[in-house]
Amino acid sequence: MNIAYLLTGGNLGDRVKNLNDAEQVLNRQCGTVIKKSSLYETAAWGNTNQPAFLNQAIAIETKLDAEQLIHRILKIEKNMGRIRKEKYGPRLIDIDILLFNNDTVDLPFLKIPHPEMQNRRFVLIPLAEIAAEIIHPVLHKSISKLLTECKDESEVKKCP
Ligand code: GSY
Repeated sequence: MNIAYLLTGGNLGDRVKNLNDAEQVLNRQCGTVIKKSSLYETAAWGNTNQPAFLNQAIAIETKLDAEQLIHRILKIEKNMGRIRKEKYGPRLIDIDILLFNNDTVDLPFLKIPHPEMQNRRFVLIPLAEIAAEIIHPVLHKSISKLLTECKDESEVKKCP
């Protein structure tokens, strides 16, 4: 079995419903959800002139390999209405693979660990809630250490 850490996010429509739907579909189609963080309201990264996101980190246990998983995820995003337009534009749902076991993957359409995860509080804060002690396979530091070193100052608020 493989363990994958994912980040779900979205800033359009009913954000809570979209994240809950994504979690359920991941659980049905990709593996078993074994951990999930709280929901966080997070300032949009990149293009800040758009609504705030909701983000959640999810750990799944899966028989799929990383390539199979990303193809399944792309289908889920498409079925949930995600249209890939602007790189940093608003979206109904986005599902990123952050970590996959202790593996590194470097394919044109898939980089694991997620190359920007250490630079983004909207990733590290939810992830630290469920995986503070996991060691990043390239930077060789724990998620909590990466969070203390992260220079990003954008707002991340735990939802009540
Ligand atoms: O990279 C994932 C999509 N995304 C996000 C996000 O999930 N959260 C925040 N806060 N900003 C974002 N910008 C993009 S693109």
